[in-house]
Amino acid sequence: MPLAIAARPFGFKLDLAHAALVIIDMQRDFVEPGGFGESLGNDVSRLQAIVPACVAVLQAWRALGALVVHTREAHAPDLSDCPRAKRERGHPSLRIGDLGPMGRILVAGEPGNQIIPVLAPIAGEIEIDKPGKGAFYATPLHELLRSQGITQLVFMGVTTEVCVQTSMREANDRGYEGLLLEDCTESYIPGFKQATLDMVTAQGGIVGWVCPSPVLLAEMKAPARAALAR
Ligand code: TIU
Repeated sequence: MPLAIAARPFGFKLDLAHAALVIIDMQRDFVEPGGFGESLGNDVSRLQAIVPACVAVLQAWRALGALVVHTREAHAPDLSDCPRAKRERGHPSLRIGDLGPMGRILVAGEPGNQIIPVLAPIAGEIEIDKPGKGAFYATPLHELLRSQGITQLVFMGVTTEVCVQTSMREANDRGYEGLLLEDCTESYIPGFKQATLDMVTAQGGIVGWVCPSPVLLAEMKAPARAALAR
C-alpha cells in the first residue's frame, strides 16, 4: 500500500518499491567555500543549513532499503563535455577546470567534486556524474531507473532553481512523478527557492509535488511501513 503524503498541490501516493531518493549535487563545489558556487559570487553558507534535514531523510530511506541516487555536477578532466557557452559565461573568480583551493573546479575526481562526507554514497547506491544541470542529460540515469522499475522520484539537493528544478522537469518529461522536499533544497538566492516551489506546484502540479521532509518521515517511520521495504 502506498504512503499517503500530504503534499502540495494535492496528496502524493508514494510507492517505496518503485521510488528512488535523488540527491542533487550535494558536493563540496557548491556547499563549501572555495568551490564553484563561491567562485560565482555566492554565499555558500545558505546551502549548509539544509544538510541535517537531508541526512535525516537519507537515513530513513536507507533504513527501508529503498533506492538512492546521488548526482554530481562534474566534467571530464579534458573538459570535452563542458561547452564554451557554460565555461565562458560571466566573470567568475575561477572558471570550470581552473585550479582552486579544493582542486580543479567542477572536475570529476577532484576533492571539491566529492559529495560532502555526511551524505556520501554507500555500496548499492547509484552515482551519476552529470555534465549539465539536469540529471538525465548525457547520463545513463533513465535507463538505470527503468531497469529497476522506478516510476517516482523524491528530490533533495542544490540549487533549487538550477539543477534541482531542471532535473525535476527532465524527470517529468520522461514520465516520472516527482516530489521535492522543501526543507532539503536551497538556493543561493532566497526568492528563487520560493519561486521554484511555486512553479513546480502551480497549474495542478505542472512539474510535480512539494512537501516538508517531516511529513514524509512521519509516514516512513510508522511501524507498519517497514513491511514495504524493497
Ligand atoms: N549556480 C547554481 O546555482 N547552481 C549550479 O551551477 N549547479 C547546480 O545547481 N547544481
